[in-house]
Amino acid sequence: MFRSVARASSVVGSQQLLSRSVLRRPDVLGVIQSRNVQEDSKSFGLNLFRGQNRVEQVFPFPDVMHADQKETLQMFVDQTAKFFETTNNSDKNDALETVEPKTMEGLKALGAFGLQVPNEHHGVGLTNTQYARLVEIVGAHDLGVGIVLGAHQSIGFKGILLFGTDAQKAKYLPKLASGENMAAFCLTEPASGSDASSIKTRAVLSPDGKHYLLSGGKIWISNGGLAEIFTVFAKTEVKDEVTGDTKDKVTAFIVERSFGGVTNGPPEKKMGIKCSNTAEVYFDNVKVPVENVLGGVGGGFKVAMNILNNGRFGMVAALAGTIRYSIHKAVDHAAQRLQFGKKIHEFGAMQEKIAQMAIRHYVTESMAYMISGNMDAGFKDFQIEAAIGKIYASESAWFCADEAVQIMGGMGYMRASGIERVVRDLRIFRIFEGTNDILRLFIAMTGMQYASGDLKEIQKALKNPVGNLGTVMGMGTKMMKRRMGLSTGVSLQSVVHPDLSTAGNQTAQAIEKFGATVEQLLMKYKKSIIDEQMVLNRVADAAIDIYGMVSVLSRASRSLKNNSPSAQTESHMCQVFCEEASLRVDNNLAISTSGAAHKRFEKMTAISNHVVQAGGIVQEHPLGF
Ligand code: MYA
Repeated sequence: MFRSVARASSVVGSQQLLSRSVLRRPDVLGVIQSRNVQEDSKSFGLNLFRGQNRVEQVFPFPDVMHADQKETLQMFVDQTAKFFETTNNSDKNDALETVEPKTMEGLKALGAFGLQVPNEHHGVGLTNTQYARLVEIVGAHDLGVGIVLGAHQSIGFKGILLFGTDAQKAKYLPKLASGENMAAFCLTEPASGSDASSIKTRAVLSPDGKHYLLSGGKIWISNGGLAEIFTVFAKTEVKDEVTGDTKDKVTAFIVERSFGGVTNGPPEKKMGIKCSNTAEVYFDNVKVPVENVLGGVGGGFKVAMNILNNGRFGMVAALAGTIRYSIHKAVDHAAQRLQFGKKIHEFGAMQEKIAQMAIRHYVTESMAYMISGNMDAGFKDFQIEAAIGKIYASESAWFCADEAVQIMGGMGYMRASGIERVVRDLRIFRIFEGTNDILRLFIAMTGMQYASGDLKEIQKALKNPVGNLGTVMGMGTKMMKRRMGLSTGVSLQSVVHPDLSTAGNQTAQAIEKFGATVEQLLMKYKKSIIDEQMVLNRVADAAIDIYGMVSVLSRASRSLKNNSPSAQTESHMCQVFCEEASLRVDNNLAISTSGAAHKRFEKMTAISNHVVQAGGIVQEHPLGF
């Protein structure tokens, strides 16, 4: 249905392959190796690590849709909401542990399996922003159905959209868009979870060079038992053209179940998102034609990373929808429930909870549309922002659903409350599509590597200070100022609404302090920063807060400027968030450089080692037995 009326052109931008080393490869030059990192990225997140407020991605708040695209989207929004309210039954899907056939058929008729597939390949051709808006509705109603749809198009066949040849697109996209064929993304293996490049699945080129024989086993594959088309990552032998040496590298393949040799295990029994199918998938000498290599032989790791980078905004949007639902449930209860002679929302303890939930939602929603808007505007570097969004959204959705249960009390714990399933469904979102733990390290290390480019430039310039006087003076002065705790001139006053000038100043100060701290850490630890994960976590948390601050400052400024009916509430939410976030940023940055904190970290390492050695608790029971 969507397909027939879609007018918008598909804007799944081709992704720049940002090259950096996250967890393994420190540089011997003294800072961190910077291979292929765009030296002058427009990403706010990356430039934050240099203490710079590069604002073109974040101010003004993205407005990337034409009037006709908005009109089309409004229609899709109404249809999707109506479908989920009238046809889909989330409790029944949960109880049956499968999506009801009438829902699957209805979704196919809506075009929901090919939302971002270009019209020429029979998809709806939505932009990222339009997709985000629809996914938000799915997230508000049924996260399990969201995963069936998301595992199919956010990651399952996203590789074909991003890296596919014309022939691959023409062959596979139409049936994927219609839902006739389901897709799955096959990366994870029993011994390869977060360490994605350690996969063992192997593909060997046939002597005539016409096909690969692919063998291996993948686990926890969403849609694994339903899919006909798989994006599979396997190790292949690749010859180095320069040295002639051969090396194992990851290659991505499009694999059809019909090739033969593809089987799957039974559906996994899970805590939540039960209606989505999760299964092991086995490949036994599957004959894959060479034409089905995706993104070049040996280029598979980057294909995988870019699919994941590109899909994460969908999760942020879906979870904005889930938070909206949780708040609705909580508020509905708080506005009715009488205790101690008052409606419970009249008590300060409840008001604080509701306000914090609303703020979390405001930040999550702002991040979702900031990222999708940047992607639609053609910005190529958004991987830090997408990782930040995924972490913030999944932790906020967990917080808000949990607080909704708390506000609803005993009622919230009951299945009939409609929130119990949401809590179960939500738990996985902090784990899959990159655990929040690994993504925190990814954010910190990617940013540090970018910042180290600045330091290298000054190191280089210092070798010929006379010839590079301008660079040395400019950068040297900045560094000196930062060290002395003086401003380097970062300001947001020209872009934020005057009502938000205090919040703007707090954010500008946070950006400067962040840059100074990163510089200090790089100087202190050099390549060994890679081993300081407790420090890196604090840096990532500060980056997440600062990105949240600019996202809401930008959005609330727009609302104030436009005199939007909700401008005052938005302004309040922005101010509260920025004030609290700036305190957290100060704290996290102070901890990351503090000697006392470092000693604490060492003690934590010792505690953990002892607990692990003991196989659990170390100390004697207080009763002595
Ligand atoms: S799917 C499984 C998810 N799995 C993961 O996310 C794996 C997590 N691991 C990693 O991301 C990587 O292994 C890490 C890299 C980050 C740890 N962008 O030496 P390296 C390049 C671009 O640093 P490692 C699931 O959960 C890098 O530049 N490039 O790598 C289903 C370098 O290139 P070069 C990147 O130390 C969920 C090379 O790679 C990136 O091994 C279902 C090697 O780098 C990057 N990010 O660690 C969800 N990273 O050599 C359904 C690395 O040239 C969707 N590189 O310098 C639901 C949607 C919502 C609902 C929708 C409803 C419709």
